[in-house]
Amino acid sequence: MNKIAIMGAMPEEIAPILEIVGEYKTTEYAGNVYYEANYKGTDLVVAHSKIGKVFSTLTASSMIQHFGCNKLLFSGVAGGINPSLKIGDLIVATKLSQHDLDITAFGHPMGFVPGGSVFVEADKGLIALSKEVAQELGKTVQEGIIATGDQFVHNQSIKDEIVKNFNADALEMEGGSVAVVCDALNVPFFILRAISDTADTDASFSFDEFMESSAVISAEFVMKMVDKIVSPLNNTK
Ligand code: 4EZ
Repeated sequence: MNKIAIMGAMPEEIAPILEIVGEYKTTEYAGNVYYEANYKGTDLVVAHSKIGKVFSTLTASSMIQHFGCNKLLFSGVAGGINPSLKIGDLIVATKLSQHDLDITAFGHPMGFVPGGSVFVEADKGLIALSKEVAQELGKTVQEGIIATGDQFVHNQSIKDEIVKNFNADALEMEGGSVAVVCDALNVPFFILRAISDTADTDASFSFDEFMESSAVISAEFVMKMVDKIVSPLNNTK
């Protein structure tokens, strides 16, 4: 039986999801609010973690280990790096890295620590499902690499560095840490982001203008995926 975690980082990233879900029970746990619902016969747990790798790690772990979720979908916004990604465009992470994890002083590549790996791959089944959904909606979703770090990037030289190290297409502040948690706990995960800015000098202005509309684009798409997962016709349970 599925129990699906749907998370975002900011309240704006999950508000459209809660609106679609409609009725839910609210539980406080470990400094966050968790919204539990039965949606079309399947249990969901929805939460926003707060921004950054540490808070998102706590929330992903809680959703899996405390609430018992066995699939995790992340919805939110990101800064675009690949010039083909425009404001409002959707990117599905194929793999994610932590762009600020740095023990290069010891000869290790950026994003690597012993026992870990530079990249963590997202679930191929959920990526395939997103392609089906995109096709049915007549929408385009681009697959790509997402780099995660504890900073809001608004600087071309940092972007260049992240491209050089990870060949990333977009960047944000939670996906890479959620990926590590899900991978370690063997929970299939999916990270979707809609572009809110292009992580350069005017990023904060662009973010303020577009984060809400882009968050809605991402959230509505994720809920279409949830519709497929909970559908009695779906056999990938
Ligand atoms: C983090 N999220 C931004 C949170 C910003 C301001 C109050 C996504 C994101 C992002 N992260 C959108 N654009 C970004 C950028 N340029 N750098 C990092 O996940 C909170």
